[in-house]
Amino acid sequence: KHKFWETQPVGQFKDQGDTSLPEGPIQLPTPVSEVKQEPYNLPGLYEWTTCDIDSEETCAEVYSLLTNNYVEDDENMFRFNYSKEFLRWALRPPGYFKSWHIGVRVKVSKKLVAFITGIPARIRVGDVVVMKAEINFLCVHKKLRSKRLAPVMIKEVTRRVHLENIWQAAYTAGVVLPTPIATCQYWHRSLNPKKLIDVGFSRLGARMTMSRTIKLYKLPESTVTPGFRKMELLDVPAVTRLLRDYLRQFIVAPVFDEDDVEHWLLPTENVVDSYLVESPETHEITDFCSFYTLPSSILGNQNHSILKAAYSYYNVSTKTPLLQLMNDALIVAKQRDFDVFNALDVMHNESFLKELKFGPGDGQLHYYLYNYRVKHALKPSELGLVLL
Ligand code: MYA
Ligand code: JJ1
Repeated sequence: KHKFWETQPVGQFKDQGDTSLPEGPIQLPTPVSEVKQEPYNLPGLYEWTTCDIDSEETCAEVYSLLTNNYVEDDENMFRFNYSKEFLRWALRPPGYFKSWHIGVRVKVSKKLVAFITGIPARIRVGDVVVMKAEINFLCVHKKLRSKRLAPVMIKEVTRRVHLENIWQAAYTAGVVLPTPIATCQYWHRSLNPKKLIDVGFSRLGARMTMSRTIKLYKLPESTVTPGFRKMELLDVPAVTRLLRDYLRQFIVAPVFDEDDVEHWLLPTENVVDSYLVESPETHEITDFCSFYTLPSSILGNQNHSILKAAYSYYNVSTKTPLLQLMNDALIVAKQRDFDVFNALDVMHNESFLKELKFGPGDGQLHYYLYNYRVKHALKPSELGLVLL
């Protein structure tokens, strides 16, 4: 059934429920000197390329490959449209390896036709912290699908990760593969219901009119929490402490240091937004919320071509109720003209989704670990990790 995945060190469907298998690495590391030194073979018409995402030209090629060929919803109405600034941010975190930004070109024309990336990350699973790779942006041009290119790309990124003496990875996908560590649900909060309905992202509810729907999703003009403001560079140490303490409670979570927080959470225009609550009395940083910008192309609509979506990222509440904090996040997202605010049911998100009028989407997101077995699948609320 899964000719490729059956050969890989991942939890296999047949082993589900076998509690005699130990939690932890499936294959032991080998000396880096024993890792295959040459790239895997591609079909003859194609060649490997390392994509220099700093180069405007290469970044534009990657952007256009993904814009035209990356992830769509199940009815092919929307396609993720990651911006170039976003791709640069996502692919150049502290300690990143250029060699993990892998492309495939047609030998003759040099056209970029496939892509896969890794970035390094410290991730804790239970009590064990390991350096892992996070794998993302696997994409094969629509015209080259089902030719078994993806397994070669996955093997090649694995080889290049091994060359850095890293032996585990985390990734997410909308499809079921052997074997998810957790399956999460997407939820959506309409900010611009008229447009969402016009483009087929959502539907008018039963016994609802457009004007009642607009009223239902109306939000205050400005945020309500005293001391709610944008995060700044000076806040990095306080936000790092807040986030590290908070993420300890989840079974799977990243381990962030100040450099990671500066990279992943300091606001970057049109990429990531972060807000915090500074106590007006003590000037303590007590709460934090963030979201990233990921528009989707609207396929085949006369009136609209882009859906502006915000995705919930890391949120921490110690004093302001999470419900109120996230309501303020919705208010700023609306001020910034987002059409929809999306969230997964990870961390404590369940506690605000229904009350803040999020509705379940038709998409799921499965989380995976490579070369690391977990005994039982996790509940979404046990996950403290958000991949882009
Ligand atoms: S998830 C986003 C994936 N991208 C898209 O969905 C974009 C649109 N689709 C495409 O571009 C293609 O359909 C892709 C497959 C490229 C997805 N993850 O070449 P094929 C298996 C893993 O003939 P194509 C993301 O980026 C499939 O089960 N495997 O198929 C995270 C089959 O294997 P098997 C997948 O459709 C990626 C084989 O590929 C996925 O032309 C994490 C068929 O290959 C998928 N999303 O191309 C990658 N989809 O026969 C794993 C299909 O066994 C990283 N397949 O069922 C693993 C860790 C590596 C590092 C380890 C370090 C230690
Ligand atoms: O966005 C998604 N679904 C939308 C659009 C559905 C269009 C028809 N298929 C959706 N809309 C309903 C919203 C409604 C608003 C009012 C309240 C009730 C709900 O459900 C889905 C997620 O739900 N997105 C996708 O399917 C995109 C792919 C998801 C997998 C991503 C894998 C990425 C891996 C990268 O590492």
